Amino acid sequence: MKKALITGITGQDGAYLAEFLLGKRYEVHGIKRRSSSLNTGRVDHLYQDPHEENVRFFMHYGDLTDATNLIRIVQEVQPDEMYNLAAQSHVMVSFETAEYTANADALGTLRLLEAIRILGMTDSVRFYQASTSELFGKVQSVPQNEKTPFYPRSPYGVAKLYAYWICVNYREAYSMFACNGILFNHESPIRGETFVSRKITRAVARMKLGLQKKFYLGNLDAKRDWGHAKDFVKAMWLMLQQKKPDDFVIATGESHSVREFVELAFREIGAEIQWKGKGAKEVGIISKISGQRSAVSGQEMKKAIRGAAKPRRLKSDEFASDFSERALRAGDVVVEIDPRYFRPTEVDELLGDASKARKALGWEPRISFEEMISSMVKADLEEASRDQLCKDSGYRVLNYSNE
Ligand code: NDP
Ligand code: GDR
Repeated sequence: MKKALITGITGQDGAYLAEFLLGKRYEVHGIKRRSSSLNTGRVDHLYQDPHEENVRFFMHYGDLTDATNLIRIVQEVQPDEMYNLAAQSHVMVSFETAEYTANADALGTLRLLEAIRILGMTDSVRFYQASTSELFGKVQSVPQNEKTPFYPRSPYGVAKLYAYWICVNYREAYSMFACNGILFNHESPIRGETFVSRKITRAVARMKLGLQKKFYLGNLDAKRDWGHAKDFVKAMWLMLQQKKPDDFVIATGESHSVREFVELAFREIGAEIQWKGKGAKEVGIISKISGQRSAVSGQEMKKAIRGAAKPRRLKSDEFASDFSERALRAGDVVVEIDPRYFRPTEVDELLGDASKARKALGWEPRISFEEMISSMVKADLEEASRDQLCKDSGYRVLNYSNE
């Protein structure tokens, strides 16, 4: 049985990759950080009681800033494949925590490669490095492929540039099987809540249920090549199954603006958005909203919540848009600009060319941009409805804003 060690297993990609590798009959080991609140929500469904037989999923406490701990874990696990997904991965946050980002994202990668070398495992371990389209930053040509020069635009991008090159260097210097996956943006229902995609789908869902009235964004004109994380983790694995180590761009080949993302997310709940104004004064207004009546009326919902009728779990297409006085209406201002979200240096537009991966790995994305947004809004509607039900039943719900 092959053994994989995943850093960043509690993150979006780590969770999908762990699930994928367990499906391929791997023994999966993950490194998680000690935290004062629970941080394993994305992988709790994979947890196996260590007292059971045939356990194939294990977690180890660790941190990319702690070299001795990494050496010990690699020694204990003796993995065949290592996936370095751990990182301070938020571009905007990297401007605030530049030194920490460099420590975790750049030196963290070096520490892992050194652990492999110190333990004499250079011939036995295959190493995947989570590189990023942020390396292209201020793009030097369109679309971007493996030959496009890098020009990072944030402390995050610069840290990842070091990680990219140290991975190439260890491959050349020590003949290590080390690959860079230069992945363009990829999202999913378990995407972190402060990335723009999830911030939008979460806010749209909460507005649909009347839990929130509006939300604030930064640069609406930024364009990204957005794919689904489920498709992208497969590419990581494929890279480590090749005869020779190499670097690959993984992207969908389609670019969309943040503005388009917002429009499609609102369309999922039957609302059309119209933009008015310019720059920091621009706003998004509901121009049309459909489905004022739905399968579950506001009355019925209220009755259920009061306990007069047993509450039942609603299907996503049943959410009442006429949910009493909380309903969204045409003319409502639902998006505003907050210049705090503008970045000191922005990556304006990314578009990837993954033809090398298509040819060499046989990889291609399966989930479309529209399908991805739809699944994210649906999942966020479920989450919001659960919060709504608890709140209306008098229970305290954490993480509530805009009340
Ligand atoms: P997430 O932010 O969802 O997950 C990051 C993971 O890294 C979490 O498990 C986090 O732990 C962990 N982590 C952060 N700092 C440390 C540290 N010092 N030591 C150990 N673990 C740490 O990121 P994604 O899953 O979206 O991305 C995975 C990787 O791919 C990252 O390296 C990211 O930079 C890169 N990437 C992502 C892309 C995307 O669009 N998603 C595109 C290209 C590259 P905790 O849960 O405790 O916070
Ligand atoms: P990105 O993702 O920076 O591309 O990095 P993010 O979703 O944070 O931003 C995408 C674009 O949207 C614009 N934007 C906003 N962004 C956020 N977070 N919040 C806002 O309110 C907002 N308004 C507009 C941004 O300016 C940007 O242009 C992600 C991360 O997963 C990285 O780890 C990864 O390497 C890259 O994708 C590829």
